[in-house]
Amino acid sequence: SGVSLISKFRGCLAGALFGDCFGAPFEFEDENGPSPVVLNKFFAKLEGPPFKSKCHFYAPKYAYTDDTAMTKCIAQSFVDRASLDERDIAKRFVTDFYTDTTERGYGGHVTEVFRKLRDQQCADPMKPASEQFNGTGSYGNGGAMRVSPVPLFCFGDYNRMIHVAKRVTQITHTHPLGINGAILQCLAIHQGLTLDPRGEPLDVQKFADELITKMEAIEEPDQIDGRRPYNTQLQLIKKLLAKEGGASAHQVQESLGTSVDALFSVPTAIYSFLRAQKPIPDIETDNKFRRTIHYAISLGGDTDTIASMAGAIAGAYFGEEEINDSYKMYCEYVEEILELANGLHKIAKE
Ligand code: F2R
Ligand code: MG
Ligand code: MG
Ligand code: MG
Repeated sequence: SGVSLISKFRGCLAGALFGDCFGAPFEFEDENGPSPVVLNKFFAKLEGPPFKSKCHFYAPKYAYTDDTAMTKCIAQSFVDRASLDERDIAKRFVTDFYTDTTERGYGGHVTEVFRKLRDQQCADPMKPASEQFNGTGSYGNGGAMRVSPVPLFCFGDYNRMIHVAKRVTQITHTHPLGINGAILQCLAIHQGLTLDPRGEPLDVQKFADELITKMEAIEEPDQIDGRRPYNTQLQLIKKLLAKEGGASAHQVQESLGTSVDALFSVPTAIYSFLRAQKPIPDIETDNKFRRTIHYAISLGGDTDTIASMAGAIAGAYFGEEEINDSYKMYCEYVEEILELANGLHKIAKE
């Protein structure tokens, strides 16, 4: 009974990849997100056969972006070293950034971290990030968008998982909102991995409540107003989910957000996954993985990253079998990411 752990590991990393690749064409393209007609056609193509031209069949491959570029560095480091090695991860980030000939669309300021890391040969891998934004550190979602290997690598050791999520994030993001966003995304994937998608429908309020409880032990209250920013957003998720007929896109965009800030994108990804447990108007599918990333993209803004994070949670919960097999034809790096998931599963079993 239930979905196998290996299927959940593969679903998680494949989900992150597909969300990134399929969300990337729409990133900050339109303030309100792509229209329902455009998105339904887009997914119908991905779920159909390869296109037929005069002499051959072909499937255009969507390229991954920085989200996957950094995810693969972390996963590969864990698989090769079977331990947390921040310097090794930093080196892989830098090498990938400077040798990749494809434009991956990195964040506006994170490239400064790569330049400093290269110049000091990653001798002090946590230092450049701490100097970002006059020493406040980045609160972008660049830590959260690449955290998916951590809950797999640390499966079965909760406290170590939190520690590793934090360390891996701090190589580029040291602002508490950047770090806690990555931890929250890690916790959501972890919950997805441990729940059985077969049988009773997912209790979405309980899923959010468990995240609230866990984050209360992690997030410090603000020194001025005493509030915990992620707690506030998680409470909002519960309210939006409870709305009769479902919250409007506008309400979600205005309250949870769709920006590159971790605080205004990680909760949006979690909401997308939870909302997609039930049908959503204008989304023409019964498949809940598709519904998750389709909805995340429909909100607009940072579509690759929000869909990637939502896809990682959905893939961890449903497993690989809920993901349409034809997506593999339309996306680069699929075989490689699945091999990394296999490697992480092997470590988790030991
Ligand atoms: N870079 C992109 N997409 C293009 C962005 C489009 C642009 N925003 C637009 O409006 O058209 N995507 C990739 O970047 C995101 C991940 O970024 P990451 O790794 O967190 O980068 P960075 O540079 O650290 O932070 C991103 C921006 O956030 C603002 N910011 C962060 N911390 C700040 C602070 N302490 N003070 C002030 N501003 C801060 C800055 O504007 C940063 O440049 C993902 O979407 C990925 O797909
Ligand atoms: Mg829309
Ligand atoms: Mg990206
Ligand atoms: Mg993005």
